[in-house]
Amino acid sequence: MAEGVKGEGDVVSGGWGSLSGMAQVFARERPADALVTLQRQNKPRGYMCSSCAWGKPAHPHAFEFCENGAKATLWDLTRDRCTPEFFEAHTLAELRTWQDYDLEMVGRLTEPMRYDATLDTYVRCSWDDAFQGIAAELKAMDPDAAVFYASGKASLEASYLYALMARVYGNNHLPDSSNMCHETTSVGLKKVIGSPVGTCVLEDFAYCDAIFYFGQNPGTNSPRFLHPLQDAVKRGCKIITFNPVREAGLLHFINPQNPLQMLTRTPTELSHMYLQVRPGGDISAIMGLCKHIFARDAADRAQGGEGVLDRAFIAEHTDGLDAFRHAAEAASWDQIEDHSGLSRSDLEAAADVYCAANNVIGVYGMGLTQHVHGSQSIGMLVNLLLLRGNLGRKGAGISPVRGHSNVQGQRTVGISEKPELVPLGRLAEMFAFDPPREKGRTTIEVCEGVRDGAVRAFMSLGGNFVRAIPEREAMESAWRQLSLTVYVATKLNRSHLVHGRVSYLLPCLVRAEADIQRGVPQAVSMEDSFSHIHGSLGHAAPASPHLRSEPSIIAGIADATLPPHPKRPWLTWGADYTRVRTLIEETYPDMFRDYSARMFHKGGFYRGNPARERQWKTSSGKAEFTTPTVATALGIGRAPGRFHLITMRSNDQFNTTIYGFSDRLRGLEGSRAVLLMSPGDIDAQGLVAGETVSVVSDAGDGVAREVGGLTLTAFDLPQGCIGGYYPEMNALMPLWYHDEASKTPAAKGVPVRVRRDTATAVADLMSTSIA
Ligand SMILES: Nc1nc2c(c(=O)[nH]1)N[C@H]1C(S)=C(S)[C@@H](COP(=O)(O)OP(=O)(O)OC[C@H]3O[C@@H](n4cnc5c(=O)[nH]c(N)nc54)[C@H](O)[C@@H]3O)O[C@H]1N2
Ligand SMILES: Nc1nc2c(c(=O)[nH]1)N[C@H]1C(S)=C(S)[C@@H](COP(=O)(O)OP(=O)(O)OC[C@H]3O[C@@H](n4cnc5c(=O)[nH]c(N)nc54)[C@H](O)[C@@H]3O)O[C@H]1N2
Ligand SMILES: [Mo]
Repeated sequence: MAEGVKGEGDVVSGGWGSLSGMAQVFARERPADALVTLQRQNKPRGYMCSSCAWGKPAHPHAFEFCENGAKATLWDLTRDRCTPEFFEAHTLAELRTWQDYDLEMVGRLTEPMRYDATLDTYVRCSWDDAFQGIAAELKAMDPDAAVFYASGKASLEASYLYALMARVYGNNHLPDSSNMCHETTSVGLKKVIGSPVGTCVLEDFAYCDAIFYFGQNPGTNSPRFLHPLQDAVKRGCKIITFNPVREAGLLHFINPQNPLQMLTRTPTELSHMYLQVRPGGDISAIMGLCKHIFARDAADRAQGGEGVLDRAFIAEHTDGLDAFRHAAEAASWDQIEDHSGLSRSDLEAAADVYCAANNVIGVYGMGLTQHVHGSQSIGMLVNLLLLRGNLGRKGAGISPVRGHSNVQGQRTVGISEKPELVPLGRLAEMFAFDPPREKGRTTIEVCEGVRDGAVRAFMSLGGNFVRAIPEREAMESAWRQLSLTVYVATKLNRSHLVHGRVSYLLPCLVRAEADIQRGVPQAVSMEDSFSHIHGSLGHAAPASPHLRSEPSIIAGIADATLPPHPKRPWLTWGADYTRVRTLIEETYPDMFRDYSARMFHKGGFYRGNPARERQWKTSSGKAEFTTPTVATALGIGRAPGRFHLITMRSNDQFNTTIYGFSDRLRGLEGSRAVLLMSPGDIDAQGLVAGETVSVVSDAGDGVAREVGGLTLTAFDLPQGCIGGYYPEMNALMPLWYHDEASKTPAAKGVPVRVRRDTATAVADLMSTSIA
């Protein structure tokens, strides 16, 4: 690779760099008692990290947290405060010109606030005024016009109450961040194996012989995963990675908990093969793997062998093999190589590793889910695993790596726009009401509803919705037409400034803070990526005496809004979470048996998964081979001059929260206003690395979308693929460009063109034109 080209994967994940990343946030936030707090992170009777959803082991390390988990905690526990006096000094029109980074840097929100139109800012109000004000608007509204979004962090207890509140109010409009994330999994995986979540548990990584690893970046997004990956490699397990970007976290790792490795600076090499697949090329790449496996099987049988497929498993447990085999045999290697960008010989070598392994795990993240045909990519990965019975046994299975720390759990306890996934009959009995049966709105449908005027009220339990969704410019203007916006939040963000006519900003406790209700400390719980439920107990002093917990805020709103009923004592629930857990257990008795007693068990308790037991809750009652209808997951294919943009997370952000401007693991420092392109493409476009470029939409719908002021940076990427940061690039994503089955926005294959920036001023990426 030529000199000056970034992304060649020469940076090491973990190691001293990760400690210095933590130290920088520590020095800036100066949190009190941070070390005492961090020692309790992810430990039994401590609090569960609020960053990612990676599993929590039964036998934790002395420090069971990673660089980014520590950053998340330090960010929460900052000494800086966003007070009513701050808002007195700034109108929202002014704050809308600030960068997102600067908004969150103001610090923790301290008091409940109400929007005042005459002053154009938030002003202090009492909790009771807030609850009554929200109730007045909601009661005056058609219940179908209100939406209840959740961002994936709130506990199981808060989430259960939130979903119940929406349903008693009268709708199933309960989208959550999962709709932009792993909804492709919830829909795609459910269809083929009958389970909407992964089948693996953490221990499986101690027994697998190969990991086929697609589109997930553990170095940044789930760093504690690097430990089991390192252990696996040391045992001889082979990791085969498919990713357009050579992510340092999948290449070399120095374990910060291993003094010898730290001192000698000798990394473990993680990936056995690193295949830089084109964006959306996974369908063809896996087709190539399967084609070779079928060919090997046929050759072996022709010579009197048993073949390489697990025939007994296929006969007993699956449906649809023949159609899929015909498709694989018919697929041409030329086409496979063209769509995947990978060579036949590499794919055959990878398939040989698959065949040699007794136990294989398929891991994936946003690189598969955020595509127009993302659900078909997931179907292909399942096909690969089914060929050799790699589902529903120890050391094997499918492992989607979930995002927010309780995003999977929120779905488990009823935050879902899909009423068929919720035991409505039981809720009706338990709470004496008639639950709404109509389908609720997904994230995309919420955006359409706000745009078209059907949605009038938007409530948000955490998150930064307008920054996370596609089509930013149009959406922000539409949001300003709403009657009511309610934001339950910890820190100020862009969404709070894009408010409705009536708006409330309600500050809540973070997970590491002590939650005391009527004198009694309260624990909460969450579900990790492996369907294990963990209790969490905060100890740190709250950022302000006026903060309330999420369950008590929800209870306050519900109590003020909904007709009183003896079976729905909201305020009692909001003050005693054990009672809420009893309700959850009653609603889901199979999964939550002895809930309160078991939630502090080491390693959490497993709520079970039929697919892990080889019970397939699909329409055929079997695990299903699916034949893809397309050769690439891209919704709009390649064409001369067109690039496919992958929107990326830096190592210094948590979603829309930007901790800083260092993407250490990719060797990119100091700015997020960059556009990454391969040296060959830079030449072919007649551009020069270092110059300023604009990216414009090439979605063919006539809508002008543009992000400018980007420094063109040479980066090791496949031809035709460019990279830019989420959320800065979201203005380029059409609302209609989403996974066909689940409506997850296709943030990893956005069709665009690149041109030299003619404007002399560098565009301010993070503020928009609306005033
Ligand atoms: N520190 C930190 N931790 C986080 C988050 C964070 O922002 N910061 N976010 C949390 C959330 S909500 C989520 S959902 C997860 C997200 O975690 P990930 O699933 O890792 O998501 P991304 O970083 O968006 O992208 C994943 C990878 O997909 C690759 N990729 C892009 N397109 C393709 C493709 O077509 N095929 C293949 N095979 N690969 C592709 C990218 O290069 C990237 O390495 O992390 C969670 N954890
Ligand atoms: N282009 C592009 N767009 C994407 C993605 C992508 O990869 N590319 N990824 C998508 C994905 S995977 C996701 S999950 C979404 C994320 O979308 P969201 O979940 O909506 O966004 P976050 O940035 O995680 O929300 C951050 C805000 O949450 C609030 N917050 C933090 N902690 C708490 C808490 O404990 N309680 C409460 N009430 N509030 C809290 C703070 O005010 C903070 O500003 O974005 C999606 N958008
Ligand atoms: Mo996510």
